[in-house]
Amino acid sequence: MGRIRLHQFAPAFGLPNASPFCMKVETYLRMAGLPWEAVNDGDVLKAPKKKLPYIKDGDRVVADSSFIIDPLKATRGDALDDWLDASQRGVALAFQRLFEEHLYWAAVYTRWIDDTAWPQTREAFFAALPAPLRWILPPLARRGLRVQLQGQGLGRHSAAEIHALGVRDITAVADFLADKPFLMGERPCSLDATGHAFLANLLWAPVDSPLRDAARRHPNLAAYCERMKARYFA
Ligand SMILES: N[C@@H](CCC(=O)N[C@@H](CS)C(=O)NCC(=O)O)C(=O)O
Repeated sequence: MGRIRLHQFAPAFGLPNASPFCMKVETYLRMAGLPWEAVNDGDVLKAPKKKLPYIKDGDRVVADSSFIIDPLKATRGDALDDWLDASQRGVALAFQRLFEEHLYWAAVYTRWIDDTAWPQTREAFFAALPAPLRWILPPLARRGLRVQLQGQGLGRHSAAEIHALGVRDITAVADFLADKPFLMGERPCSLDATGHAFLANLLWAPVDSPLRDAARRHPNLAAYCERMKARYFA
């Protein structure tokens, strides 16, 4: 079987990817030891669902991080999750949803809407573009994310409420991880691809936010990300 081509944004913020969904798939491919290569074109318009990441695997094009990973478990024989029983699989899915469907939007708000972090986000994603794109695109992208946050619902709350909701998620993850090496216990599983990508994006992106402050108050979260990095990104 050939290499999987991972279409994603170019690395930013000193992270493998500033998009937690792109970093999730990269982390997963590394964890599963699959042959892959990055295509850092950042071309959302070419993506089947107009979001990144997507992959090309032979003649198959698959969009969405979960739709990418789930079939790979079957076609490429990944054993990462084989040791989980039904109850553990349920808990893993619930935490995946916490990261991807809730904490993600709170993090989007802090990066793109909070005035404290907006200059850092604008610099990281747009400073390298030629003029006049580097002036035109940032307010358009920011407006687009404001609309998405309204549609998702989180953006209808006050900044303080959104921060509080995100901090509750972070506290729940830290409490659940406790002193385990990986989210589900002694062994890594595919939930750790999500956990590492989302937590590293909070802890290591140079974006000042109440969410990063909250994550830093739990040393087990930083230790977890360092453990994942040493094991899969060495
Ligand atoms: N459910 C999707 C979410 C992917 C997603 O939200 N990607 C964002 C970057 S983190 C994106 O491409 N945004 C571009 C846009 O909204 O225009 C997945 O799991 O892959």
